[in-house]
Amino acid sequence: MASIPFSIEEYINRQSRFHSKLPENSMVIIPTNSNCIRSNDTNYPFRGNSYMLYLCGWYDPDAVFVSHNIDGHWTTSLFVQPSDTKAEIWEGRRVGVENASINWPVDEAYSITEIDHIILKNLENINNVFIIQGLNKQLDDIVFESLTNKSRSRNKTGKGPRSVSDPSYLLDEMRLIKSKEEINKMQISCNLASKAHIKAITSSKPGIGEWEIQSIIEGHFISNLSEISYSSIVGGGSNATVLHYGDNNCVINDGDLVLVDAGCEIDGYASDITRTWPINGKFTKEQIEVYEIVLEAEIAGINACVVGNPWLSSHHASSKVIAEGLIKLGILNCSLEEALGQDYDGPYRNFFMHGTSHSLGLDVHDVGVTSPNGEKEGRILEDGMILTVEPGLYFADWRTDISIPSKYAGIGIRIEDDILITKDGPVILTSSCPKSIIEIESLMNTRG
Ligand SMILES: [Mn+2]
Repeated sequence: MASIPFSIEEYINRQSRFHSKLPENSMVIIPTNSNCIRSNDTNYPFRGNSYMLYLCGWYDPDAVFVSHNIDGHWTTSLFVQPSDTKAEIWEGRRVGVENASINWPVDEAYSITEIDHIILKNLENINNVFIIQGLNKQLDDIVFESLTNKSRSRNKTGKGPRSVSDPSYLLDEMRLIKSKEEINKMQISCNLASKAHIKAITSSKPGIGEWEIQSIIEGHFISNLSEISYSSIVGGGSNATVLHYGDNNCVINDGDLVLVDAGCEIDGYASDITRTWPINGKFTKEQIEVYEIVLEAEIAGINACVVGNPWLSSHHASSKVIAEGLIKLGILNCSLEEALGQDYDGPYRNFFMHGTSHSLGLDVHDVGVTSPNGEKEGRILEDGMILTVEPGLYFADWRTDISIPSKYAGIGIRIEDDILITKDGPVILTSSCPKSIIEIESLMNTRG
């Protein structure tokens, strides 16, 4: 049965900071997800909506967080699945209404079956509704219908909301900056993912299947009461040149690199690590040449993660090293300026085609607008933000639109760490996962 992952104070603090941004006489409606059918009568593993997790830590399906303000006073409630012996025999125990009201950070709890009635009643005294739409159609309909005159005459008061808005922007801004408790949680998530990668590195040997490496990593998550935060990518050889490769069904041959992009979730908080290593424990000369460029680019990107720098600083720093490297390898035959292009859109993008950083938190590609005011270089980095740095180089041997010296063809390398921005400089939350050539090779030398 679910239990609450943070202190009650942590949630109350989040709720009151959120509420302080809203006008008086408002109502907030945040539904979570319902179960999702996988096949016939079986479901996908359930995962709650991140806004619900953020505001009150409620983990189970078919619940709604509601808060409303009447003349300056906020009341919070949680609508949950009520106890139901018959359903619980099949689906598992429920927290239930009473337990929810005692142990979760809300003033009141109700059965989800009462929600229409209670919301309709309270809407009469509300001017503005803030609802996350698309999760609960019935509630969307109730709210939008309450805007119409027909509904107002039906409830005989003539009163009711004048506006319906999406509160996600306000919550996203809050979620961008992590609290102390959130940082601790994400450090645990990063430590666990680092360990899983180390386990995979030390279990590697020529002839191993991509799926076997996947199972070592995910098995480590499961054995630590965790789970994946996104589908694990395990690409041997040139499968590493497919950015979101997910088949994980090929054997990895002697002499090949393997790229593993995998992270876990702890109480909803994601880690996201990529490492690339030689399956036989020894980098070749050509692999070293490419690896050193990506590693230098990654370190340059991390060093740019400084309070006061714009969001794109890490991308620009990494891109510069990648472009220089491509010239050094003889793959690009032009000046650094030409390789980078005017808006970092030059020919280096043929080999490094994705972004360098994304925000990380309750979602692996976490919320938050990176240029809220249209800033060309993105918003300014602030203390408490957590983002990834993950440059790569991909020399796909199956592409016909580029030409690669044959000695590099089929090499794909990405290195990714999770970075906390602090006043004292970047903190690498995934620093326990080795990434230098010397560290990886000596770790692999310890294999039995
Ligand atoms: Mn990532």
